Amino acid sequence: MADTLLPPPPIALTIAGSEATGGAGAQADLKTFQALGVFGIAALTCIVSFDPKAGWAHRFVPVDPQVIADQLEAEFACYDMSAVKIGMLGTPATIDVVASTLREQRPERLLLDPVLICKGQEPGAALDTDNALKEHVLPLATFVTPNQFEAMSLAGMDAIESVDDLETAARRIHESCGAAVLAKGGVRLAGPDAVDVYYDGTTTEVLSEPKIGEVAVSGAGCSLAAAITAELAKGRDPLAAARAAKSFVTEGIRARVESNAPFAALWQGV
Ligand code: PXL
Repeated sequence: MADTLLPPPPIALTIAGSEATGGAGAQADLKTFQALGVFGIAALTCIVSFDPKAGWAHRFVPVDPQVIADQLEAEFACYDMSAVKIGMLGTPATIDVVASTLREQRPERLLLDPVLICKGQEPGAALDTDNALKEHVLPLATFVTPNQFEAMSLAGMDAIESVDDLETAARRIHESCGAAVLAKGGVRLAGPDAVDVYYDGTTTEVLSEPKIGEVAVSGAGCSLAAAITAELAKGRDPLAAARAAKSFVTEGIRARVESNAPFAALWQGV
């Protein structure tokens, strides 16, 4: 019997940290890519292990920059990327090596989820990392997905407390880098709805779904950004990708997996 050749899937790369329990980070990205019909590959930038003996604090270990460069070399040699997602980078040295690969490869669809701090990093180091991310990676991005805290930092705002504030942040971030922006209020803004604001220079759209509980679910931000990346990889335009990703994540939160940690994890498998 002749083999039936299926059309090849789009290929998406995530450059992200491992979060060992599988809620967030590269694991969430790969599960999301798979669920949305995209062939996922990952370059690991760091390993995060929560510490159950210390209030589930983050233990953070960066991957050697040369090893990150080696992963990216193998990946870009193997595949033409339909889209690339950047998650947690974690150190200025990691940002240097990732930014120089991206400047060389120039992926057409590059989503930056600007994971600015991790609880396991000391504050001084985190500030250098934030600045390096803004200077070297943000200008290359075509789509950015900051959460409330990251949007304050990228937009230079002291507070984001309303949908109007989120809109202002999305506009300012777009004006600073030219990328489409989804500023994620999620569960963090007061009120009955989980609201995110999309802005791309012409269209503003408020994406809103009733909140499912008041507590943030692990992996919601990573999975939302990964779902946008997958939809972009499949050829959707940025706004359609953001809408599809919002409903994917809402379903994943509804189906969340409880654990012995004080937070549940989003389930991509529904
Ligand atoms: O959710 C942000 C995030 C991203 N990437 C990694 C993480 C976390 C949060 O824990 O560990 C690797």
